[in-house]
Amino acid sequence: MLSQRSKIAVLAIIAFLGMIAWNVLPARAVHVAEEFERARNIYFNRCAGCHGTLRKGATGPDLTPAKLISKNYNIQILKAFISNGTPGGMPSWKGILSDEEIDEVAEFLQLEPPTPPEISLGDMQESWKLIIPPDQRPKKPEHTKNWQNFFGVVLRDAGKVAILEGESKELVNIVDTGFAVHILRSSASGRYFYSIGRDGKITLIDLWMKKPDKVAEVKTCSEARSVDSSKYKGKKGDFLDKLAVVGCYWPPHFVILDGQTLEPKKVVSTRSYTYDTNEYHPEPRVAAIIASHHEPEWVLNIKETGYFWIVDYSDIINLRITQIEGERFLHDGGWDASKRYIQMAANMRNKMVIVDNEEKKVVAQIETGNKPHPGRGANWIDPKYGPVTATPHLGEGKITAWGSDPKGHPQHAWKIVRNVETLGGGSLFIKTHPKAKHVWVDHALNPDNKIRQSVCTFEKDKPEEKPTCWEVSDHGRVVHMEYNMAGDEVWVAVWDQVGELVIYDDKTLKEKNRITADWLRTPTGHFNVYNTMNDIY
Ligand code: DHE
Repeated sequence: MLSQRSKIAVLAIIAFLGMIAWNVLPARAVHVAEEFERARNIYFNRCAGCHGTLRKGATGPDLTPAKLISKNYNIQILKAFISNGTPGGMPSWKGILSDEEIDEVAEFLQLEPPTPPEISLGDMQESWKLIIPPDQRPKKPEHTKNWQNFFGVVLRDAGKVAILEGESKELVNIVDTGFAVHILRSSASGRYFYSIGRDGKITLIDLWMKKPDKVAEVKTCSEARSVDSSKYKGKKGDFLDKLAVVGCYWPPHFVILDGQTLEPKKVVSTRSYTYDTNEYHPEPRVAAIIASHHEPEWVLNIKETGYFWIVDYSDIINLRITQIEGERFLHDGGWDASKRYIQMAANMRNKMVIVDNEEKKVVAQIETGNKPHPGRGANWIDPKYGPVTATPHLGEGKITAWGSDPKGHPQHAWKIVRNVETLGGGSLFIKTHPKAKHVWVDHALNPDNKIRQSVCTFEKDKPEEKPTCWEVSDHGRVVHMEYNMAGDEVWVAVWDQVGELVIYDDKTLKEKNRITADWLRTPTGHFNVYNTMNDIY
């Protein structure tokens, strides 16, 4: 048995050489190499999202060996953090990872992080599969279903997307997409769903086919979280359904693709300097992307450097990018109701950053609370303060709403007007709809079983009343809400090995349907076509 120290030394040599040479290493080293590879995979799949592939930190702290040594974090302390989580929002991995895996990850953290390979446009083109070319696709819908009210449901661990009919709640098809699908976005017309997996694979799904299915796919990077489509039609051209963009975590870049075929057209690196200290950052990841409805533009959150990149896609040969200084660790967010203002969370700075996309500048930074996490956020009209937008928080049980109508209600613009108490922290998403009565929030990452299985709602017209909260399920985590097209019912996911979709009447809060089936494996995000194409939230 090798001592801890010598095991680390062997691992360090392997990491340094950057090779896993199975056939030339002695048996013990092969075993250690296997452990290293296992730990590398676990880190990549479970930890890199928050701490970064190079471990320089973002939503989670810096975990480079130098930083751990400076904090005196020895192997025991690391194991305790991984096993138990932290009050700051890190989940407990005990029960999800075995004791042996926790040991291996703790050891892996003491080594310099290996750098994964770069990916060129040529590599992407090699992986590109055009399954059904546009001229062989239906000219009009081949079914009579209301496809604008379809729901695309992410089956995360199955690497699939289920398409359900909004009216009948029947399953229309299950589409094979990619490893750990993260989100779906609709094309501007709504005809297509784009799905993005954590493995950087984007899949194009045609909802007009008799049985909606994938028509193209391509791998754009080894780690991604965001995708959107081109939504502008006006004086500068008609870009509806013409282009798509993927935002990658690793390599840190974004990729512009043909919206109908997914042929990769252009890759742009985001490696650059932090907006505030002007230090070079090797891994500025692309977090949320939102497409403008008023200009041929995408807004990209460049997480680690703290910039908004406004990418003008009207001429991708001579690409123009406006770089706006925001705040470090920009993560998620969306538009205000007028779709002029970009509202994004810099969650590790406890702020929402507001950009006027007409003037192309930051107009406000609002300190809302401990780690705001809005998803796309929620917009509604408050009886006292007019149009408002709100976010829940990862670090505390609170929804914070601010005025978001500087024209009509300048006195409240970008000022906090309400705080609504929820059951606790760990909230990931908030949702409403212009025609809805209620605002909904989850608590998916709360450490308490009962709380993470509960939602809270309050009436838009009675925001001072105590929210109504209840347990949606007695298993899994309850995550993400989405309205139907009419805005009168809400779909909530129970994220579990065999999950559920629970559908409520938004007016009465009564349960209308509960869908559960073997195919409903780990449902997380679910996206209504009409609301997603129109950015209704
Ligand atoms: Fe997400 C949105 C990143 C973990 C489900 N998630 C987003 C966005 C980003 C992001 C940048 C915004 C995309 C956009 O709008 O273009 N998510 C990350 C992470 O880095 C993080 C924290 C850790 C990780 O390792 O990935 C993470 N996300 C999760 C989950 O654990 C969730 C609950 C399930 C899963 O997929 O693993 C999850 N994220 C979602 C969903 C959205 C999302 C459902 C879209 C919300 C919407 O209403 O638009």
